[in-house]
Amino acid sequence: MPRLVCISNRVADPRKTAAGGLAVAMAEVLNDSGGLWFGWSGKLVDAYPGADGPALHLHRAGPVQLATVDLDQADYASYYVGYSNGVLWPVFHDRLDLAHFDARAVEGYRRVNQLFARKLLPLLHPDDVLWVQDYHLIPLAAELRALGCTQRIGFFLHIPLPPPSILAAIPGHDWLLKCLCQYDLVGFQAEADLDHFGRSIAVEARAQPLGEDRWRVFNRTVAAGAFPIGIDVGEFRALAEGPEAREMHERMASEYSRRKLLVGVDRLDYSKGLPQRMRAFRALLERYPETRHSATLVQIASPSREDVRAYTDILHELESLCGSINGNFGDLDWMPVRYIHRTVARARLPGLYRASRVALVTPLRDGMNLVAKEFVAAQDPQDPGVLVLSRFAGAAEQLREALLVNPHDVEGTASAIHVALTMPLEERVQRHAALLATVRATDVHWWCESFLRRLGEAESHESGTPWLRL
Ligand code: GDG
Repeated sequence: MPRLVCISNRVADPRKTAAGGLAVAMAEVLNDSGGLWFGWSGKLVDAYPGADGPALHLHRAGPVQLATVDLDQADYASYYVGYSNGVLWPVFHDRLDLAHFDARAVEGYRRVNQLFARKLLPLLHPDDVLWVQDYHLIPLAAELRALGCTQRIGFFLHIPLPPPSILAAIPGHDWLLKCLCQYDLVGFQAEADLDHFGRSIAVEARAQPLGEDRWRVFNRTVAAGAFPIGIDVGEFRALAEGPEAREMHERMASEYSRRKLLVGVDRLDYSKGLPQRMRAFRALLERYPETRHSATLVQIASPSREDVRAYTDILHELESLCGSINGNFGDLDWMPVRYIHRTVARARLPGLYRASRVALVTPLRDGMNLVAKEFVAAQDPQDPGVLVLSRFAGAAEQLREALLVNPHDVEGTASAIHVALTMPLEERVQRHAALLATVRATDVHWWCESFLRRLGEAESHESGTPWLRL
């Protein structure tokens, strides 16, 4: 078995359960192959110690080697804040209005990808298989290839890929596409993203389709596929049996014994549709007066990227909406919305999901959305809650038995929430059984295995092919 080298913006300690499902799954494949995980340490330094940039930190986590580098303030500002989260995140979520195109940011993005390539290359073995994660590192294969790396390299995009007309708005989008095509396999969350990729490389680079989602383009062959990410169902159900989840469930179930609980769990991000969700909840209370005093929405909005301006704007909008709903509808003995702007311990989440009759997962755009899958996994199959899911989440391609909504349609979402709150037990059980079967069949282990199997089958890098810079 070749050694797996995983590269991501941040490196998690795979032995810590708090790291979540992705880290657990990565740890499993990395453990099996005695693998290497490379990325940013999460630490910032004022200046690098020498001309060659940051020092490399090597740690062992069981059989897995962790290799990290620190970033200086300037690289962090341009690579992470400026380009990754100021250009790629908004545009890939169809929010051109929130993008800040700045030539210095793309330079920093390129510089950090070069730095990663330079630091990683000496650690590689000839038959390693490399798996690069997410939008921060799109040019990494190109930078590694430029240094002579011929190993097989796969890439997985955790966020959506926009349609060609939106992608084309990014200055240098042709460079991004060319960089993607330096991978041997490019993985997307959903068929819609794969379709956008095929159309973009056809229009921008006259890619020649070879069939089975393979193309001849930029003088090489690239394969792509949809590999919807899943959760670690076993790990999540074990967490649900733990003392913290049980205590949470008992506390919420007794406190809300006379009321139906709705839950939302999101990073506080403009892609998650939180203001639209609050407006839909307000419309529910207006249109269905019987829900007043009987429905409570617990919204956890965990802090995220607070150094990006658009995030403070969304925070203020959300606080004001929650305040006005509670002010207009609340009573001495009932608060319609409990809004929590803090991170809740992961061990407690399954208990909260299980105590809730309805989950509101209504992003305006989302690569997949793991909360939808966690909610399904945490339910009691004899008396399950109902998932209200945005049609614009990647998860909607798989979770067809959820109540699918258009989050821009406030009235339509309010009426779907009402259907969820009043759904008979028999229908809840049927829908949940089908959803759970899908969540189990396409868990995170399935995701890892199917991506790596396909990468193994992909044509490896043609070493004789010159790498042309745009
Ligand atoms: C990206 C893509 C894709 C949330 N609040 C708390 C908390 N969480 C956990 C959830 C879930 C995870 O964070 C969020 O996962 P999502 O999938 O919803 O979203 P992103 O963070 O945007 O992730 C997304 C994902 O990558 C994987 O490919 O699905 O589309 O955007 O696990 O439970 N966890 C804890 N406290 C919180 O307050 N402990």
